[in-house]
Amino acid sequence: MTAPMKENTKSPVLMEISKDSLETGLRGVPVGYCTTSAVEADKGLFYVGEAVEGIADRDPEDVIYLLLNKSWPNPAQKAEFAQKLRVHAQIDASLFSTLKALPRSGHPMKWFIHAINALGMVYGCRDYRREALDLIAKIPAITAAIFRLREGWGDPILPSPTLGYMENFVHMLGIPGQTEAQSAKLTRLMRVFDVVHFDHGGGNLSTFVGKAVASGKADLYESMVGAMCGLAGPLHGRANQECLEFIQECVAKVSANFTAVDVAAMLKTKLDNKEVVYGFGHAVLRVEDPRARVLRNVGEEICPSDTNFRMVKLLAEVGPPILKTNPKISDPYPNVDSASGSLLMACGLVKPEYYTVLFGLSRVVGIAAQIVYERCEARGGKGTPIIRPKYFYSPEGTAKGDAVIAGSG
Ligand code: AMX
Repeated sequence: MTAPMKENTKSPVLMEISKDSLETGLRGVPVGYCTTSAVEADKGLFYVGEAVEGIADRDPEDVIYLLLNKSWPNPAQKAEFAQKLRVHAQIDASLFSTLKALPRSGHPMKWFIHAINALGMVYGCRDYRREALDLIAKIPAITAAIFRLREGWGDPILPSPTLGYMENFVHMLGIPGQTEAQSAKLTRLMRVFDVVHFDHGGGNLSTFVGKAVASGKADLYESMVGAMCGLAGPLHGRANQECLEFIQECVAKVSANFTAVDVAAMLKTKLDNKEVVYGFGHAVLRVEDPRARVLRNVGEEICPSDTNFRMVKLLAEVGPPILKTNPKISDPYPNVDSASGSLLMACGLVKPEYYTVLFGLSRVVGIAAQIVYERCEARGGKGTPIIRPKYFYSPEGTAKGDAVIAGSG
């Protein structure tokens, strides 16, 4: 069944459309303009033109400023912005009470989504720029509170008026029994983890959903709730949890004294059995995900002999040539999730069910920056129109006698 898209449309895409070409998750269909970041198949990930690998060690506050303002801050702007983030980090105590009332059986992502919605009830102000700054400033405190309340570590810890963005997050986590050295390692990891997860182009599911919800002029908190519901899915943000479980399973299969030969044989068996090799492949990239390399470098610093991390490194070495033997796999290289979970675990965040929340903590930044562009800057400040893509109707859904492929209402 094919039909030309005939009706008067503002879409630049004018093409022959069939039912099969419609049910493809919008792959390759241009739907928007992204000013914050770009994923380039043969090059990697860029924030405002900067290769992420080159800026992963910058202060997270600087990179947030870059994504919001499209330029690096000068020293005065840097100090002013960092101070703003600290001032806006304060959270009304009533919000912690709503978290305390939630069932512990709920997945941490459900708590995270609830927390963002509750923040919107107190801090929503119908000003996207102000809401973006406020949410970015408060998200470390509310995330840390989720860990503390769910895990029974005690009441939420208030943000320090002097610490940096991720230093403050680790301070507010207050993991019981953690030594200063362990806390320093977690801080080092979280600074880099945060930066490399901030943004990932315009068309990933959570970002796209957030912008779609905002196009109806929902406020930034409501839009972010939609985005985070998208991130919660196992095919999207929850992949980092599953990648760690895969690494643990690999270690269990070959024992802790594994060699490259053992690991290569295990991978070949997995591919022959048509199992997923987690931590490899990407929907867009056709080179190694630079974020995987960045995280492995941090691992070399903070936990070089950790068993899971040794498995991550060996897989990155022996995996690509083996995955290349399967012609269906478009990208045989490690992705960001290949390493992140193992490093978080080595630094004391030992429950994989929290890893998507940590992804969300970071991704809130890029999504907020993209919503600000679409709502406040696009079309000369008028904002993009409400999202309303065209659907074709099945014979059952069409008025008797009408064509099978009809225009959208
Ligand atoms: N292990 C086994 N099979 C794989 C594979 C892998 N790592 N990567 C791709 N394939 C298979 C696909 O399942 C697909 O099989 P099918 O035709 O039978 O359905 C075929 O190869 C072609 O897929 P593709 O075009 O290479 O990838 P995609 O765009 O459809 O999917 C991704 C991308 C990431 C979902 C996929 O590579 C995958 O499942 N990887 C393993 C899971 C994982 O690491 N997820 C984390 C993603 C991290 C991220 O993107 N941020």
